Amino acid sequence: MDKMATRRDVLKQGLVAAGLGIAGVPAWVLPALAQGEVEVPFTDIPENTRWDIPPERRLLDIRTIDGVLTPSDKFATTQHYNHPQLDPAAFRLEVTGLVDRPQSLALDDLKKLGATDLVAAFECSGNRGPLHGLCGSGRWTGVPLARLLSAVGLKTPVREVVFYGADHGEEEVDFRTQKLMLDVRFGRSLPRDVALSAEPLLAWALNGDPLSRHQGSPLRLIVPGWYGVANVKWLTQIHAQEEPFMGKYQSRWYRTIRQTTLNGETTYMETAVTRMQLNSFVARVTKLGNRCTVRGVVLNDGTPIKQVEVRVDDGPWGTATLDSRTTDRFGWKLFSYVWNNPAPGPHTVVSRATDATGRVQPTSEDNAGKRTFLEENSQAPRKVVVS
Ligand SMILES: Nc1nc2c(c(=O)[nH]1)N[C@H]1C(S)=C(S)[C@@H](COP(=O)(O)O)O[C@H]1N2
Ligand SMILES: [Mo]
Repeated sequence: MDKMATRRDVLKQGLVAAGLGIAGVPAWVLPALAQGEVEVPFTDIPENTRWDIPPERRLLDIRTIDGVLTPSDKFATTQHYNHPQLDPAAFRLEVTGLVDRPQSLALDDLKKLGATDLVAAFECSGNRGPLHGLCGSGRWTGVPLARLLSAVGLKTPVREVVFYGADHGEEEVDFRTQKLMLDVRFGRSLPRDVALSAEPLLAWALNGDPLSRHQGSPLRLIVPGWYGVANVKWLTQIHAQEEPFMGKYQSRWYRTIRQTTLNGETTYMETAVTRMQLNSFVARVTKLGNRCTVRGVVLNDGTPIKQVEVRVDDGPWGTATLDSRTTDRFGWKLFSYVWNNPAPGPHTVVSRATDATGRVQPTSEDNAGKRTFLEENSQAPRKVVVS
């Protein structure tokens, strides 16, 4: 058992949770409390958490989540290389490879193809508890990728469409006994059918504002329902090809190794990180009188959610209510659960989501065969202290 936090710690964390601007904590305003309502502090979020590590990284404080859209300046951000600063006026998107009409497009050329709005949430495949901060949900504006691809004409043999960012870095690339030092770009591919499906968007705006430099200005790919890595930022080239794309961030860094048994033998399955696994987590707990409200988030691949349940300590699972404001297929879903008569002291609160196909969010025991840390969607017990 974890040592119970001291009363003073708890009090301090309560203040932190209330956004009262203790050093090291961003003065992000938490959603308003009803009169007499108080934060129930999380004791598993360290007080010295660095939410903002400029310029590379920003985590979302999940306790601030209260709607469909994450404000653009709170949206989590991360990437592997530098942050190119591209001049939108000089920007070009090159469309190359096995296409009937190769193109070099200015941003305005893309905008002339028409603009669509789409709400999509994503998490980085490395997102994990207890912070769960590498995620966000936004309204993206852009042109459907399928519209551009039909305008350029994918040739029949094309099986993959590769997306390259302008960011790059020196990499040691292994080939058998050779080690090559190469300056390579960030690249990811989609299978032909996914690239031609209705949802992927070439986006230039988030929540109505042009993308910020960190968000991939001026243009990024958004693949609704996929983990964050698919959403190539600073997109400058789209290349259609027959061969599988083998870049580092496709075939080496973004994969999951699961241990299984086949005819009594231990064996491993190695798969690429693609669509988001069914995930949910508790994001905030408040108390009013003798009842607590547990709120949280569901992220998945866009399959309808059948139910979310919440459990306190070793009690029974109870059904949570899905927020009627968060119904966009690819946006995150928020839920709430009323926990009556909480006893003062430490508790754990956990959620589990079930989708319409009957998939249930796994426990960490169910996920024990997963030998690598990406795609961590295990039910995540949250530690709280009720005062
Ligand atoms: N060009 C480029 N695009 C990228 C990356 C990158 O390193 N370079 N990182 C990916 C990863 S791993 C994630 S989780 C998301 C993060 O997007 P965000 O910064 O808007 O949250 O961008 C993706 N797109
Ligand atoms: Mo990521």
